[in-house]
Amino acid sequence: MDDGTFIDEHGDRRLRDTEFILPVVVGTCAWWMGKKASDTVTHRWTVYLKSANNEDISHIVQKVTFELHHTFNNPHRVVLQPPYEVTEQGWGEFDINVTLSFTPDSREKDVSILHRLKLYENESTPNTTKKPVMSEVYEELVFSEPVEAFFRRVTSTMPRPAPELSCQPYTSQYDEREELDKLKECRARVAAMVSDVRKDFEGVR
Ligand code: SLL
Repeated sequence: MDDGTFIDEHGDRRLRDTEFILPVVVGTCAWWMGKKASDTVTHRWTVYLKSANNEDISHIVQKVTFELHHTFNNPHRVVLQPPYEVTEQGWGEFDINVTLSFTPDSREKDVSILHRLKLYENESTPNTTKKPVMSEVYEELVFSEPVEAFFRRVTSTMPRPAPELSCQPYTSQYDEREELDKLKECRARVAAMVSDVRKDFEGVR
């Protein structure tokens, strides 16, 4: 009888036609030091990884590794517990490689997200010490046909709020409803574009 599962090449039982989606946000938050700024230290900044709905994801994520620019001491920073964040001081913007490793029972490979540290707003916005410069990206990590035992474990865990990030008040709240509405709007726009292109094409013929 087909119970919607299958055994993969490693002997793990997986759920057919099922996806497990982990919505996350990678961001940076940078404070300009104003009068205290020197040539080598102009900003204090934090890079972080959080669940998009601010839930504790430590039952899914085993560790988060932040790979900083080589000009920092020990650029390879491993964070085992939430909040998943690294705070540093510096003078320049650069790309940070953020790698998520999942709990071993997920059998999932590590996922890396490249995120640029942003210290400055656009040219017309002056520096201020009153609020930080934020840069956030929303990502959905998709585990397709997940391992059944892992899926059952994580979906039966009661959601708990994640420990606060140091720049929590400035991070945005990603509401799933809002994301879905945005997605719907984008799909409608693409459909309209396709239909326009088709009309143009038919006009040419
Ligand atoms: C740039 N390509 O030229 C970039 C590099 C590196 C920033 C930025 C180190 C601070 C420290 C630091 O801020 N590096 O040495 O403590 O803009």
